Parts: sequence; structure tokens; C-alpha cells
Amino acid sequence: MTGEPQDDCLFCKIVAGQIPATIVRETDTTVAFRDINPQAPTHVLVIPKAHHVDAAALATAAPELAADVLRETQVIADEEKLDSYRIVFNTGSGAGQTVWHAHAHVLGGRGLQWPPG
Ligand code: IU
Repeated sequence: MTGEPQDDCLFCKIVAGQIPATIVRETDTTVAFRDINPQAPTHVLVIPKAHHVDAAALATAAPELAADVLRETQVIADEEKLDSYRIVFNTGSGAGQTVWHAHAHVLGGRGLQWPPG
């Protein structure tokens, strides 16, 4: 069920402290940690603690929680002293989503091309 921890979800396991991650910030509702395969000098993932499969499901089921995630991306950008950065929610396998727990990528610290690949 949406919002409930899922036994087979890696990000739910990070939230539960069952698998390691380099956590940079935590709030009552969100966790931010460094991506294990960074695509930029700063590459942090911000996730809701509650399980929602993607950004669309999160925005529909829990818009205030979606706002918490977005707010945290701003805090990360400030803490990482990023003047320019990109917030990405890959949504669906065709867009490159590989982990089915909503997450925002915060990418910065280098020039970023547009359009993305
Ligand atoms: P995607 O948008 O679903 O493709 O992003 C998933 C990201 O999660 C990807 O950048 C992975 O490198 C990252 N990641 C991680 O940081 N830690 C993990 O244990 C796993 C994936 I699994």
C-alpha cells in the first residue's frame, strides 16, 4: 500500500537503517543521502521516508510530503553551496527510473547540458 514500508525496497531499507548510505540530512519526513554512483561532484538523493513508487504517486497521494522533499532539495543546494543545480525526478523506466521509491536527484558542481540525454 502506498506510504507503507516495502520489504523489497532498497530505499525503505536505507530509511530503516538496514542498508548503509552516506546520509547528509534527515527530517521527520525525509532522508537525503549521497548517490552511490555520483553523476556530478554533488549528487544527493532526497527521498520521502514513506514509500511512494514515484514522484507522480507521491504528488497525488501526499502533496505536503512532496513539498517537504522539494524543500529539502533547496536546503541541500544551499548546504552544498550550489549556485546552479538540477533537480531530477526520473519517473518511469523510459526516463531512467531504476528504484521504485520516489526520489529527487540534486545534481551540481559542474556544468549541466540541456537537453538531458
Ligand atoms: P533512478 O532515478 O531510479 O535511476 O535513481 C536511482 C539512483 O539510486 C541511482 O542514481 C543509483 O546510483 C542510486 N542508488 C544509491 O544511491 N544507493 C543504492 O543503494 C542504490 C541506488 I540500489
